[in-house]
Amino acid sequence: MILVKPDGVASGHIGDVISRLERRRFTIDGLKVVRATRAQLQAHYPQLVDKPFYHEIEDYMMSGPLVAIIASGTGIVADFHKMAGVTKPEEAACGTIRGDFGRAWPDGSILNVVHSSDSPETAADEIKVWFPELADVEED
Ligand code: DGT
Repeated sequence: MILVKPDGVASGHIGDVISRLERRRFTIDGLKVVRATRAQLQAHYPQLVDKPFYHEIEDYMMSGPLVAIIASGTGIVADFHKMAGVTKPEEAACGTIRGDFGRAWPDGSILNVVHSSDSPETAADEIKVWFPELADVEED
């Protein structure tokens, strides 16, 4: 599960993220523009809701539309995590999405372009958060 975060959408990097997936021969199985709700973000970041900076994440993730992507292919979770780069853009390697397009502000806020699932299990949980209609289809 991949999210192009609001800064990635606003800066015109939806295409860059999709191009990098396609260049790597991954398949796009689902894609949509979505406005995050507080409930979705709490379900997406359960390990962060109690952190003092959680409200910053919420403000950031609700500051504009996101693009949610389901992609598949051998090794995609580990591979895309590498392609995204580490959390802080200033520490992310050149050539990674965050290293190339991310921004860190002096106030400590982190605009890091994309979210990528950190395990196949997390990806399955996140698909339920961002594509609930797929669960409805499977139940029919
Ligand atoms: P992601 O893909 O959005 O889950 O980001 P990760 O996996 O690189 O980092 P994670 O899950 O530890 O944190 C989620 C987001 O929360 C991260 O993209 C930026 C934000 N964040 C993490 N640590 C801090 C922090 O110390 N201060 C602030 N302001 N934001 C943070």
